[in-house]
Amino acid sequence: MSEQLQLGSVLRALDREGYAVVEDLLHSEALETARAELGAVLAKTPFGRDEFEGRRTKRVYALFAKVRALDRAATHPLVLAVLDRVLGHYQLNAPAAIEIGAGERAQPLHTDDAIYPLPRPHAEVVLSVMWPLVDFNEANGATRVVPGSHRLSARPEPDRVISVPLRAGSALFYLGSLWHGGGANRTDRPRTGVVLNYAASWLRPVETHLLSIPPAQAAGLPERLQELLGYDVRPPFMGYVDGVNPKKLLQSRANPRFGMPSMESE
Ligand SMILES: O=C(O)CCC(=O)C(=O)O
Repeated sequence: MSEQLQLGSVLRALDREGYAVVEDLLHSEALETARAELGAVLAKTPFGRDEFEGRRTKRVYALFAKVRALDRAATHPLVLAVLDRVLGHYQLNAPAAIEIGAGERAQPLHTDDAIYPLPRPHAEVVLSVMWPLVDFNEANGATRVVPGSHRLSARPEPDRVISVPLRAGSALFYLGSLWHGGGANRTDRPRTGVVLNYAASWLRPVETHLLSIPPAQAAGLPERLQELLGYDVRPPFMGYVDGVNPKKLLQSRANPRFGMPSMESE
């Protein structure tokens, strides 16, 4: 399918159902690298602290400070094209790897935009993309969604929930207003995925990326990823630093304000 057709079909599904699945977006080599890089981080990551995080679930926050294998997924052309249409100008919001452990219960249903006190229904301000690193199915905790619930003003009836099976390498797009949650894992193996969640850039992102990935580290990242982490202004000038686009300051490696080595001291 051409990129234009793929984009159209994702946008139509998002509008109708609130979610869309696209197969084969990450090839096996990229998946292998992501599993290896994340595996090392997950091994040192504690379980969740409450029912929402999941007491048998591990979450890797500050993801782009810890792994490089997801840089491409975060800036995948189809993802950015969908975001351009749904959110306009946006940044990463709450990206996290989520490993639902054996025996975990289903996560409470929620909407990702509930953190913002906007009365429903409202224009979309959040979009999430779940990247499964292993196959997701009903038994191991595939993401559950309530189709069409992005249009509801009240919590949906629980009997409308469905589980969305996903093959590793595919992507599940869902609107911030869609009711969804992680599934219960009734197998003896972890269900590992990465959710890259983006918000309109006029909102405060859930994670403070400018501290999670400070300037000295961000300076080495691809420019589009820097922008998505908030090293950018929302036009015309929301987010400036001392009157300047933070991206420009990041590029000026000699700027002592960012604790980066000056050319003279290198
Ligand atoms: O792990 C999943 O499938 C979904 C997780 C989720 O919705 C969340 O943590 O906000």
